[in-house]
Amino acid sequence: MPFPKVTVVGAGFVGATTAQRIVEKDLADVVLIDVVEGLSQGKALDMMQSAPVEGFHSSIRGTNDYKDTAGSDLIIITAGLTRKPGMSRDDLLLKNAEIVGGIAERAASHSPKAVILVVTNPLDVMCYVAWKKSGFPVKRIVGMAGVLDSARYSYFIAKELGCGMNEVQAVVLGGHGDAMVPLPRYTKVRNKPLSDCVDPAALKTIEQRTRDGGAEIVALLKTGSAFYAPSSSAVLMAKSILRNESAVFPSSVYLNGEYGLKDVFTGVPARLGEKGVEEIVELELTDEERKALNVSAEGVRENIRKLSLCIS
Ligand code: A3D
Repeated sequence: MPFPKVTVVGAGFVGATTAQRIVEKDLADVVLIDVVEGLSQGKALDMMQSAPVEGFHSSIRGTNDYKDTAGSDLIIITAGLTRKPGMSRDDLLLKNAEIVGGIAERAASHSPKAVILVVTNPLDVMCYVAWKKSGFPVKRIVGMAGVLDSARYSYFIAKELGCGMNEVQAVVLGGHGDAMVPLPRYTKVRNKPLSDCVDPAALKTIEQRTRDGGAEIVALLKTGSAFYAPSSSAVLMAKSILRNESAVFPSSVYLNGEYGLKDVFTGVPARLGEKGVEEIVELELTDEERKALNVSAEGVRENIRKLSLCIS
């Protein structure tokens, strides 16, 4: 069986690490594309030379030409600017909308049947841009953020409680930003709701650290932002799409009435398979949780409005 084909756009920290994880797991043959000449070619060649050591059989090639991406099953968009210290994800809005819009248009024209997985920030708005510019059915656009936010939440919970990370199943909804919505009622530690396992003050600290998870790393790195956990998270979603696993992940998806929200991308649990978003899973929310989700979605909507001229 030939491997499926994945295009990773952006050969920076997130894109190159995502590509590396995909080939090392033999999930797909990868085309890595960037605007900088030689960057994706050099990284792809270096990764291919690790194949005899790592023992993978799939391949990776670098390019600057979208013709080489033709017929991809999945396009992962990681290209764009990253946050500098003190910069919010939304500061990136206009510049990255231009970059992602151009990429979505070009990549979609060469791979008309692909699913697009967006990673570029501000995430939920970039999903909207990718949808508008690709012209794809909206079920074939999905964004990675909730898997990462949930992984960070799990890590901080496991650290606080001194338990194994595999004993925590964390759920975070909402947009990828300061208004993300951790759900302690649905988060389980050894099958018990998190809210029964930690006191409210500790919970508040964990939730704030989760919200600030990206900024904490940006401040430490000084240049650039997180990429190990983001690439792991993107590859987990990619695997469910490429292998048609229909697994459920918190994903940025287009809502058309689900959770009482319309015409916006935001993070909710969704089943992902080869056709993209197969199902949106509706959790029962309390009034307070629903309110927090609305606030988060409203932030995304406001940014979509700011961009309305360039994506109409
Ligand atoms: P970086 O290492 O700077 O890589 C970005 C790459 O994009 C560079 O190699 C650029 O040359 C390339 N690029 C720029 N414009 C284009 C274009 N038009 N076509 C092709 N390539 C282009 O950044 P990074 O890899 O660390 O981060 C990439 C993006 O992912 C940023 O927007 C981050 O904010 C975002 N990100 C999102 C998450 C989420 O959880 C959603 C997590 C981590 C990073």
